[in-house]
Amino acid sequence: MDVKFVTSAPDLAGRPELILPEFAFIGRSNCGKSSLINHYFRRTGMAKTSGKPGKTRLLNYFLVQDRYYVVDLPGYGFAKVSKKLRAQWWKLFRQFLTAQDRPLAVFQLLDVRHNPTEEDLEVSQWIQEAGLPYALAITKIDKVGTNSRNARYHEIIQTLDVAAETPFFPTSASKGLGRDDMRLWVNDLLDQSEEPE
Ligand SMILES: Nc1nc2c(ncn2[C@@H]2O[C@H](COP(=O)(O)OP(=O)(O)O)[C@@H](O)[C@H]2O)c(=O)[nH]1
Ligand SMILES: [Mg+2]
Repeated sequence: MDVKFVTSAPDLAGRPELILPEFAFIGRSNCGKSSLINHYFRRTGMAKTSGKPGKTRLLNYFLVQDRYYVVDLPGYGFAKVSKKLRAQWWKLFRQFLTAQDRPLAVFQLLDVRHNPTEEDLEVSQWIQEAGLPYALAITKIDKVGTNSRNARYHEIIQTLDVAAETPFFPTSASKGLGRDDMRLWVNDLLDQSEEPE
């Protein structure tokens, strides 16, 4: 996969000059976001894994096949983050979601082992209210037995209270699962956005 790191933007003004569809990856700290992004890219080390949680306040832009961006958003929900940093995170997140000046779709990542938190719910609400194309990526599915996986997906989706048609992608960066279906969704959206009116 042809992927280039473009920029780390501290705010909306720092986004790349060239406008292309953006696919944001967003999830709680430690949910497996960096691992999933690397898996999605078929790379190791593009997105930094297990950096200092709560530290990155940046929108990291990767250009994929000269066609779209993957945007790695800072993880949320890290307990030791100050109120001030938390407020900054929400501000950037809301500005990013509601900007409406660039085509944007969102993957919200959820660890298969945990029920969604209040913050996961709030993030989900904001994404839905922004009316953006929205999919869930359930991460680390190798951590639960194959027999209980469907029950876990169901519970997570129920708790989040997302629309029934919201796509969800079971993934495991460790076992190499989920990337192909995620890319199908991405490519479908890209094809739609490139169709003449
Ligand atoms: N078993 C398993 N562990 C994973 C998977 N993805 C990430 N992890 C582990 O979960 C931890 C957090 O992963 P990381 O990608 O840094 O999460 P981030 O903080 O959301 O970027 C690390 O110890 C990873 O090795 C996965 O698919 N399966
Ligand atoms: Mg990370």
